[in-house]
Amino acid sequence: PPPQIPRTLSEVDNGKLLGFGADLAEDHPGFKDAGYKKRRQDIGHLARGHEVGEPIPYLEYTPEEVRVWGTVLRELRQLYPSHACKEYLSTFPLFDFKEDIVPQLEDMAKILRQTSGWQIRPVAGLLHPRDFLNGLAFKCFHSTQYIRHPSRPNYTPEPDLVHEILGHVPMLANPVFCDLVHQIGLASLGANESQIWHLTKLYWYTVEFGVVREAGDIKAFGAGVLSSFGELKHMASGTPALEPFDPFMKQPKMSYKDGYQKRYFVLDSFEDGASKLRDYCASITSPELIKEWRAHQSL
Ligand code: H2B
Ligand code: FE
Repeated sequence: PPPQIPRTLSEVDNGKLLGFGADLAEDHPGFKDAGYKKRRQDIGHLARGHEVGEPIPYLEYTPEEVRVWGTVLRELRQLYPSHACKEYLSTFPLFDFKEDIVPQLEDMAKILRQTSGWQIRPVAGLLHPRDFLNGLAFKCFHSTQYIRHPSRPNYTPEPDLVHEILGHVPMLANPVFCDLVHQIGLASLGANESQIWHLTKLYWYTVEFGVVREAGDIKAFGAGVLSSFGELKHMASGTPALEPFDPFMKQPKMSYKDGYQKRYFVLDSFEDGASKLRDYCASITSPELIKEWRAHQSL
């Protein structure tokens, strides 16, 4: 049967999880920590119960969670001026991050509403790719709300709040970047399984691990790079290969268990990236489908 196309954001299932989303495995730093698992599960439970349109529940983070957030923020903040793209640097101050306060998703969502019009929906872990990508068509970013295990503040094998907030949120306040992300989302509506997999890779090599050229240098805009001290330095070290981003090309294999990227795909600008993705996406979607879908949106 052809895939269902959600007509409203509520129809996008935020409960189908992959990998650690479902259960922690041996290679997760929190695997042997019953207290951590319970905390992660309780926060996930709140996400599952969240209704679109309702405010995202405020969480009281523990002193240990605050320490993890503060440690990561303190270290990354030193690298941003030299390693992050100018769009990131320009929206970052809007959020007024403090080392002793874990940001609340609802407060981040309010700022996005005013800057780009995007929304945030809480989710309990790594979401199924089709659902995650379909969310982007609604200008919605599904975000986790739990924090990585305190034994390894600089590492997480799955998305966590620190990655979402330092990696994704400031970029999602930039309308041109949002246009690029939106193209991937629109193309996922009604896409077949192999197209979903290709779009997943396009998402991975741009939104997660993309870099952009700035006056002869390369700067990070991908959230996986921006949220990792080690990967930011690796990106700028001159070691990894750099290739122009071309969405029509067969994209290399990727895995959540890869270490630092051996190769980055480079955009000349977000306008350029958005326009390339628009062309690619137009090649796999029918304009009628999108038009009909959009018409339902305004009902
Ligand atoms: N789920 C969550 N919660 N965060 C992500 O960044 C994410 C996801 N990325 N599901 C998706 C999958 C990505 O790997 C692509 C689009 O499938
Ligand atoms: Fe991410």
